Amino acid sequence: MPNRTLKTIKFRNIDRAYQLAKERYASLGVDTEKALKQLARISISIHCWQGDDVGGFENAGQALGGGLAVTGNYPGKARTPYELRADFEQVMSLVPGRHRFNLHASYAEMDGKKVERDELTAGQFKNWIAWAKSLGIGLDFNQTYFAHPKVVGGVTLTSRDAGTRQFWIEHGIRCREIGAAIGKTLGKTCLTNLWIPDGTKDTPADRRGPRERLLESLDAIFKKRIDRKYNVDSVEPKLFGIGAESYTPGSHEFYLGYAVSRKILLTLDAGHYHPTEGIADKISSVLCYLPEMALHVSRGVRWDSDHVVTLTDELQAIAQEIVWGGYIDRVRIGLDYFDASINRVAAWVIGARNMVRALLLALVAPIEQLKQFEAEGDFTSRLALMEDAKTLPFGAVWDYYCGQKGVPAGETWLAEAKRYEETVLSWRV
Ligand code: RNT
Ligand code: ZN
Repeated sequence: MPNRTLKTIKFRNIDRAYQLAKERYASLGVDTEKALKQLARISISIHCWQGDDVGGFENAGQALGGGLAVTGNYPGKARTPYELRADFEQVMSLVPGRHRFNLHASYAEMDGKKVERDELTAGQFKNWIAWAKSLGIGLDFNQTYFAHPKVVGGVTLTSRDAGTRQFWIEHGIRCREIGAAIGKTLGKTCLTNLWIPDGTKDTPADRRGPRERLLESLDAIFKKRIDRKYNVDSVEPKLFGIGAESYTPGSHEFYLGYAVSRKILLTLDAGHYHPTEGIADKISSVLCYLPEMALHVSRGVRWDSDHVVTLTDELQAIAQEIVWGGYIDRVRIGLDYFDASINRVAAWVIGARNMVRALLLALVAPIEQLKQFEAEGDFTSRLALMEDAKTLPFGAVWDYYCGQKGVPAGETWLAEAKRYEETVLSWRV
């Protein structure tokens, strides 16, 4: 059968399955058309660093450090900004919706010159900005406090050495300015997210000193007023990392207090808490005090905080909190994972499609009905419907959405990713 006929049959089947699913959902008071429209408006910030193992382009040869570890050596990693951009364009063609791209300062393009991290300007990101503009997508940004010789003894903004602190403070300021330039040029507010690796392997004698130095350093970074139309700032807590198992100055309590008192955003990373502690339940608490927050959606597995995002209960709980809590416009959803043991483009796509899928699942849940049962004190019906909702014909709605957005439905995206691997990635040696 010619390929085109096969495709038409597939589309017809997707459409038929969707019409039946739509009726089934409608019987529970769910308007799938409305859900699809809401979903199309949600833009996820997809991280640049899945494409090249958090390598960046500014400092070839410098070990990653900072407690970050990328395992695997699957061939085809992006070696240049051009390759990374091409790879991401491939990702975009396989993920439904219009999304953002999240850059790290270490992805600066130096044009043959050496520009230190405390000297960076938007000039080193002009190709990224022009590229994003040409695609009509937004950019987000991150200070890079790792993979650098000035991360001495695993510390940056908490260093005892005033010169080291000053270097990293200046980096922090520069990045906020770059964020503002990005936001201004693209006409879409940039989120600049700050995470530092600082911490100690073993029990410290002084927990107070590093925290007070961090507070001072942060105040110096955020002192300069930047128009929130162009750039908003966020800070990202962490419980522990490799080599920083016993103490992390930038803990959850530290940054929650900081974000609330300084009126900036807080980034919750799903892999930054105790292994059994989720971030979903934290969202409605944080948003009692902050107008807006950010997420690094990730998947923790034992010691690692950055496995490819899969459709876990935790991911669904996060999406439910955002959607059911009415927080779609107050949560900046970002992704944060890196896997070098499988096709990197496919890894990118799997995680991103799962994020979108989880949001759609939450959007088509019979939440009004569930809330009504709860209000009436009928917890039996609430639990029963929550469980039955899990096997509603969701796949048909998802496939239809993919079709609507012109990306492959179901599992068919993988053939495209494989074709890209064969024609592009496998030639990189
Ligand atoms: C590290 C943090 C941080 C990084 C990226 C590369 O534990 O999650 O967000 O993963 O900045
Ligand atoms: Zn993170």
